[in-house]
Parts: sequence; C-alpha cells; structure tokens
Amino acid sequence: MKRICVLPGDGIGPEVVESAVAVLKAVTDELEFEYAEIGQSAFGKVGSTMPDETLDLLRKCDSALFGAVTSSDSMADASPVLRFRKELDLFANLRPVKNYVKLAGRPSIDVVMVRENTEGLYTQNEQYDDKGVTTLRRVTRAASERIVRFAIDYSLKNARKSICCVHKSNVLRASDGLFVSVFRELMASEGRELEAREQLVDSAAMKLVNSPHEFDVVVTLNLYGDILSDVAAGTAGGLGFAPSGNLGKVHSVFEPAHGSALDIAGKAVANPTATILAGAMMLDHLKLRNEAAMIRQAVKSTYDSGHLTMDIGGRHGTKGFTEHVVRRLKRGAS
Ligand code: GGG
Repeated sequence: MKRICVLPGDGIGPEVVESAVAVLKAVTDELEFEYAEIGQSAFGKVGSTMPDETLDLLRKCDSALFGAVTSSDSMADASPVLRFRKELDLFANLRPVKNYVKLAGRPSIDVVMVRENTEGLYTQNEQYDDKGVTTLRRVTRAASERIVRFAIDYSLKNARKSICCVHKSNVLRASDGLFVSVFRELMASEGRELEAREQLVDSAAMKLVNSPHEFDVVVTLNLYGDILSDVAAGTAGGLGFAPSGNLGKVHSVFEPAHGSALDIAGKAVANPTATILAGAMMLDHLKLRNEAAMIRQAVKSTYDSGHLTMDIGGRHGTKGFTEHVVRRLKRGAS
C-alpha cells in the first residue's frame, strides 16, 4: 500500500480533488488516502495556512495530492505552497501540457515544462525603503545544475528529443547568464544525445501560442516557468488541462497548476481534468505506470466521445465528467 496525503484546500480545490480521488480509487486499490488541512480553510480551523501536522503528514506519506489555496495579501503570511516546496525541498516543478481535446483555431501542443521551484523571485524577499520596494532574485549554480540535470534525466527517460533553455540573459546578464551557461555545460556533457536549444522568454511566450510544435522539453527559471506553463495551458484549452508535479529527491506533491478559482467555487462546474491528470502523474511517480496510462486514456476517450467540460463549451460539470472517466475505468475499456 502507498500512503497518499490529500490536501483539498480552498475554493474549487475540494471539488477537483474529490474527482481525482474517485478516479484513483477506480483504477487501483493500492493507495490509502489520509486527509490534511491547508490554506485559508486551515487558517479558519487551526490558525495556520500550513499547519505543522500537515507538514508532518506530507513527510510521512509516499506522495501527496493537493488541490488549491487562495492567496493571502498579508505580508506576514508565507504562501503555503511556497512553504511545502521549501520544507520538502521540492526543487523541480514538472508541467506537461498536451491536447486532450482538439479546439478550433488552436495548434497542437505537447510540451513539458521543467521549472526551477526553489529560488528566483519566489523567496518572497522584498524590502521597503522610503521610495519603493526592492525584490531580491537569487539564481545559484547549485539550483541551476540540479534543475538542468533533472530536465536531462527526464528527457532521456521519456524519449524526448530536445531541451530548450528559456531565459532573458540579454538583459539579466549575470543571473540568467549563469543559468544559460550551466545549461550549455551540462548539455555538452550529460545531455549530448539531446538537441540543446535556447530561447528568450518573451519570444518563447509568443511561440507557445503560435508554433508550440517548436518545443519539446523546456527548462527555465521559477517565474518564467510559472507564466509560460499557463500560456501553454491556454493553447491546450485552459488551466483546467494543466497538471503539475513538485518533485524532490525524497518527497513529491502533485497538483493542478490552477488556483482556487473562488468565482466558480461551490458551483460544481470546475473542470477536474488537471487534478485527475496530476493523479496520473503521481501514479507514474509511484511506478504504477499502467494505471497512470489507463487514467490518461480514459480522460482522452471521454473527451473524444464528445463529453466536454463547461470551460470549453461543453455541458459537463465536475461530477458528470468524473463519472464518465470512472465508468470507462471500471469497464476497463477505452
Ligand atoms: N494548485 C496551485 C495553487 O493553489 N496555487 C496557489 C494559487 O495560485 N493561489 C491563487 C488563488 O487561488 O487565488
């Protein structure tokens, strides 16, 4: 049995996590689910958005499935997402984006974003003075090497052909320049079998909309990866189609790339696909690869049969879409 820590969180988080857990239960009985609190809902109950008990459970479990949290504007409140990434040393954020449904006027996409997950602008190091605010952005050789190595290893194990380093080293010459030089060094040694490409972040954003076929695996810094994975998700149909995995040497947390979407929370209309696919990524990580493939196939077959979610103009809400995926898994057919 594998122990899975489940963190539903805020807004649509509980709704989409319930769907993903139903799908996981339909495909395997090798998982045992243990629930914990996170986000504003946790703050309301226990006075912390990231309770110590939740961090303890995350450390004890084999992996975790997380929904979403609502961001707080309070300067005193560190984001619970940034906290668990830091506390568990989840240095890589893996965001595969591909089409599960063909949408008129949008090109095909099959891109895997590998985002550095621990530094850059996400250390929340902001200092006021009498004229404004300075935000510190840190890029280290160690973190750059670790994420580029992760991208190379992922690409080799998953039969990917090229890695594109996305950066802005024409302006941020020292920091992004360090990231690019680490990429060049490691691709020349450990990634020799792969094509090494480079692209400035602004033109990469345009190409992810106009010509996404130019990308295979992308490795990039924290902020660029956050933004570009949403751009890529837009090409695939929207944030409802964007799963992600936070991975470290020991721990892992899988989640939809989207947030808590308070405007649609409680209406049972959220697209659960990203969270269901995050569950499939978690199964891959736990080496339950056949089961992961079955989930992806059941999702694809549901869309192929015309059962579309409301975010792309269909009539299925969260539960209706989930029932179709679960039914396919139970009958073991596509
Ligand atoms: N699943 C990712 C997540 O919840 N990220 C936090 C976030 O983006 N919060 C913003 C919000 O939901 O308003």
